[in-house]
Amino acid sequence: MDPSAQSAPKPPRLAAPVAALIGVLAVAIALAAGHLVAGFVGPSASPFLAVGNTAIDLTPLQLKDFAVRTFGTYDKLVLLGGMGLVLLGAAVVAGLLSRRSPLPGSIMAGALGLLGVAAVLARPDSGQLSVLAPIASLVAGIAVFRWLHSRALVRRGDASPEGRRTFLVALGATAVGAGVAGVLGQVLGNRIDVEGSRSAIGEIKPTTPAAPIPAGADFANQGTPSFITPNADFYRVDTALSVPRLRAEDWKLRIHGMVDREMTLSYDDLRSRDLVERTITMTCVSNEVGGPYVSTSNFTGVLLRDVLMEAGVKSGADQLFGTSSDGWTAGSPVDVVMEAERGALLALGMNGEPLPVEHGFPVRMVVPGLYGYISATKWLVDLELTTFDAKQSYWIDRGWGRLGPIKTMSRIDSPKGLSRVRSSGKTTVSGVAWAQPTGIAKVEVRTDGGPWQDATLAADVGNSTWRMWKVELDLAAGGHTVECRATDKSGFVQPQARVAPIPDGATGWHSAFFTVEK
Ligand SMILES: Nc1nc2c(c(=O)[nH]1)N[C@H]1C(S)=C(S)[C@@H](COP(=O)(O)O)O[C@H]1N2
Ligand SMILES: [Mo]
Repeated sequence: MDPSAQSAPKPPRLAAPVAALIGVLAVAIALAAGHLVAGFVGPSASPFLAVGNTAIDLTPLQLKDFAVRTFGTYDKLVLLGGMGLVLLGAAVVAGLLSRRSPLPGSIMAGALGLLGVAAVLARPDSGQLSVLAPIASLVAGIAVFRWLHSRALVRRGDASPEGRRTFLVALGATAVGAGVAGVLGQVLGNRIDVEGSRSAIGEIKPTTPAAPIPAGADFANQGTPSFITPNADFYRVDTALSVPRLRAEDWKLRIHGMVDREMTLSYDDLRSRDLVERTITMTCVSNEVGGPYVSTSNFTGVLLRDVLMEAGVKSGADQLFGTSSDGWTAGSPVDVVMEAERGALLALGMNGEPLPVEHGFPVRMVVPGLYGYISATKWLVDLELTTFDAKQSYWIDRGWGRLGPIKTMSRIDSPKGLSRVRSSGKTTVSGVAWAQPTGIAKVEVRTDGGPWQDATLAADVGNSTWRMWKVELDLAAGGHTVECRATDKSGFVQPQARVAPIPDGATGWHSAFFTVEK
């Protein structure tokens, strides 16, 4: 018999699965406690979301670009899922390191808690009480971890059915507690009734409607998008993990900085002014050649120029700096926003409805001809007249260009690349082109590197909108590459050179390779 076994009994040790489970439950309770407190002090205080938002803000450009390219609009889900997996792994490790003493797990819980505190403090939109949420996570995580750990040790020394039952009840209570707290936090966070506020507004009727879209403005039957993008299909690009929830009745816009008269406008102030409707095609600077981040809507709102004239822009102010309720910022050139023909808007409506929540409810900016990242602030709450030297907006800080005029571009929508098309006679190729605010004069197409031929343009709706095109090609059976290029109304021809979206928008000709079957 081993004598040492008699003299020094080993301290009790938890079974590995039990230790891991305790780690996971402690993390679950920590997240849920933070989410619950965030329900009271503001959704952006939820530690999990705050860490995610901070990760988005800190992510290097290339990685973000990769994420958007690879996962598209699912990039946020992928981020949250990835964070969840990392946390799960950390919880298991913390549990396994704590099979004898709860100390290593407690230290890890503390470290994760402090990460949450730091992330919440770093959020630009967190209020003074926000830090309570990650502190609740930290305290609950450590406390529950130590409690479950001591229960588990007791249970190890008490093999009776009674001891087993007591321990299972503790585990179950923790799991149920986490679920209830998490759901309650979500419900409390959603108590700001944005949908109610939005539906109470009803239809947004313009004083000056846009001209009706003429028949034949698109070739939707032949593969182009519809001219007006339904709100539900309008592309969405933003950095917000949880969509800001602002009620129109609480909303205020402050206009200040280099102005003669500071102004504060309410939603009713804006709504009771003259509302103009404009058909505008919006485009994202991160759109790749052939990419989907371009959509068209009838936006209704107040002319930004008129509001700024009332405030009185001081000479020298060259940047209009917009801030969203979640702290995101965009700075537009003042001279562009003040152009009378430009028609920059403080938009309230999209296709007759109040702005959808994910498109900036209650009020956003829209400037025809500028990429969204320097002009189209959603959930707009603050407009400051300043200079480009004094302040840098969100994406400029991250290496994108200061001025963001939209580049002349065209895209093939049909046939899709790598598809097979059956056609006994001619093959229809169709797509869209845009060059806001100059307008599209011509689109040309060539097959297999041959001569360029003019495409048929759809009705011209306006210079700040896209324009659809199509062409009937006589193609033999087999594989073909079709390319397109647009010419805008200034005579500028879309260049062939491929340039990446960073820093000021992609260039290059879009091409599609497809196979014709006769
Ligand atoms: N608050 C806020 N506004 C924002 C952004 C954002 O991340 N946050 N993204 C901008 C970018 S890059 C674009 S292209 C447009 C997209 O508007 P949409 O999502 O309504 O299509 O919104 C702009 N406004
Ligand atoms: Mo964008």
